[in-house]
Amino acid sequence: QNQISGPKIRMRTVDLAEITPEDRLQLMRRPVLKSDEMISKVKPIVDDVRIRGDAALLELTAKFDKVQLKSTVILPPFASETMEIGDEVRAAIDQAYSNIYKFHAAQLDKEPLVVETMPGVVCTRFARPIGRVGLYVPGGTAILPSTALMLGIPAQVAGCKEIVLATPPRADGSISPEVMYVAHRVGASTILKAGGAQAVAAMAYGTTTVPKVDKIFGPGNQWVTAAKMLVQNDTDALVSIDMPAGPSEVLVMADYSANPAFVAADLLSQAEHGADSQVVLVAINLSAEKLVEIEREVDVQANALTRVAIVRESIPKSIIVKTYSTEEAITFSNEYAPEHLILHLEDASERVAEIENAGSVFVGAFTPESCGDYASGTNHTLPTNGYARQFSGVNTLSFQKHITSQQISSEGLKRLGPVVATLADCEGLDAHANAVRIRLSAN
Ligand code: HSO
Ligand code: ZN
Repeated sequence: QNQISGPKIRMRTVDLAEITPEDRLQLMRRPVLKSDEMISKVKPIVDDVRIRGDAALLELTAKFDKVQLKSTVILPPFASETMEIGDEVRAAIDQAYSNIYKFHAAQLDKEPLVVETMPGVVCTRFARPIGRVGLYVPGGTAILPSTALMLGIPAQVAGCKEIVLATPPRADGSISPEVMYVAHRVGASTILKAGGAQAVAAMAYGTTTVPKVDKIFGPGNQWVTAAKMLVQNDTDALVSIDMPAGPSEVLVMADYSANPAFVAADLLSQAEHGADSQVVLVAINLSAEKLVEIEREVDVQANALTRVAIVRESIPKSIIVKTYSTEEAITFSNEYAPEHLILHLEDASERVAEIENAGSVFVGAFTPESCGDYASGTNHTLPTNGYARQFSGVNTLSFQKHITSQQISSEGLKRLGPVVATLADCEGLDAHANAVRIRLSAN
């Protein structure tokens, strides 16, 4: 035991070759989000805001955020003194904005898809922005202008008309100038000074001052997530959500070529997010010395962090999974479906082809997750909890929806009509068949 740095901050180790299939399944599990229980807890809050609107919102903000506001919203143009930030931070936000904008603008679905399925039968698909979107930017233990960028930029690129950015107010009732500046840059049309389930409810139903939105995006604690799930299921709210969110995760894969200090730094960058952060190191045939070195680096680097208290909780819950080949490691990772996957592999770029399930992949020794979290251009709102099996991370298309159309000429209907009439007859739907035959007999 090291007397100076306190108790050793260390991960748990399991050997994939030595565990039972049940244990392996257990490794895949994230701490369960008791969604039913949480939903019943947030329901009274959501109902209160739905019924009493702004009055409830102000009371709940006084109760949970300990601040008595006069108004729940800030409308543009935002006063410049509310966006005052240092030159260095502004330049960093501007560079991040530019990279994220470039990558998300390239994703925009601009051109209609046109297919003539039969001569005279033309089918089209085109995209339109979702009109009104709500972006939830968490408060809590860290201010997150980066999340405002990640949600605001694709909304702006897609051309959403109404962009409501919700974030909990600080003790003095204000919003951090960094978040204000990002809200300004992404063209937010309303800032909602509220957090938690009450913010989600206000955006889902609208209040006198808060516009109702069509889709709600963004990470949040279990209250926010439960509220999003609740309003999504309320047909009166008529609102959708980006994805179910859970605690943030990283799976780091390391082979003999990995730099132990880099690996440890990557594990810790996830571990500092929260006590419930999910951190997995998949070690591929690493020598005992190399493993010890990684563990030592984790301990030493952790003790130098401002958020060491959080890391002390998350790292002991984290695991090192010993595997004996890259194939085996990738199979495990695909099964785990991590939110972030970092490849410290000699042949990292070639291995990307084998990745089936992951939110975002960080390829090679010089690609820390931090770069994707802030500024490389990719989005950091990603599927957690194994949802990378079926969900994509937030992207420009998340802010668009597709409309299809078809146009049929009279020649086209001569070819297609009999097919449709036959199928309508088969289903016993005479009016459907008539809608075709009436036209066929008219020309
Ligand atoms: N890693 C977080 C995003 C984030 N990191 C924000 C720093 N700030 C979830 O993907
Ligand atoms: Zn992060």
